[in-house]
Amino acid sequence: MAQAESVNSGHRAHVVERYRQDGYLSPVRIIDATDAAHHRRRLEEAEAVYGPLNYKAKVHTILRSPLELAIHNCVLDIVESLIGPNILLWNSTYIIKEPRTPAHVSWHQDLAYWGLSGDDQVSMWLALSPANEANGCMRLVPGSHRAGRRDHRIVDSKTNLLFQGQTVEGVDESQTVYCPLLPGEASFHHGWTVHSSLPNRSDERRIGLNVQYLATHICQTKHDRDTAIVVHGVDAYGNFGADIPAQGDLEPQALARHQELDRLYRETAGST
Ligand SMILES: O=C(O)CCC(=O)C(=O)O
Repeated sequence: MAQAESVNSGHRAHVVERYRQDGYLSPVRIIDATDAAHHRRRLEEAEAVYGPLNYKAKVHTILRSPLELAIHNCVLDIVESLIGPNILLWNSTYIIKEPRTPAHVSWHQDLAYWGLSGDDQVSMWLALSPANEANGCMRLVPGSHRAGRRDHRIVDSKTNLLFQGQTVEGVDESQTVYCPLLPGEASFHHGWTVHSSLPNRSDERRIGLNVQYLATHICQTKHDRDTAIVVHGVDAYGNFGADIPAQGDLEPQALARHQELDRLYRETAGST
């Protein structure tokens, strides 16, 4: 397994250049294993009260743990290196594959269905459990972001986690890499990087926190109701309404607002 790196100022330029070439960085150490176990426990306590949180949008508006991780200094430093200093936190989602379940993610590009006006965007996938080939860690096609948008076909599948089952066909599997992660490590990928993941064939849960960041000049082209939070720098554009960061866990007012946020995200990402 590749050694996780921490992105310090000494070799930041080198890391950024590698991201420009490959369309991803992995693995990057964000928090230690003890902190990752603590955040996993907080998620599982929330699940015990709320029910399944898998694939719920904007969980940082109802829970403190994903908010703390999404605005962690180490994360924002890396995001700043990749998309510049003025940063919006647009979405955060737990992507959880239960043991021995068929849930998978077909080959796709995130930017093909989010309706965003540009590609100054990056996603972080932070592991709260081990993520490996056996439990369906992410797979990527290095450098695929440089070719821009690929055609996607809507494929009907009950086990595909993607809302539309959108799929890039004809991916040469010999050109792909797995992104195994230990708890507390993350990968960062560009929105045009073609990626997917296979089912969890193990006896353990596979838990990731997936967070999307946008440069403030980006706007939503599908409608004018989208929302985000400025988490670094300044927003001179005001293209997004303001989400309210979670003040506590599962507070009634936050939960009431969240129903609409989750519905709107599904409408946005679930339509062409
Ligand atoms: O968590 C997974 O298995 C897939 C993740 C993914 O598609 C993404 O982070 O964009």
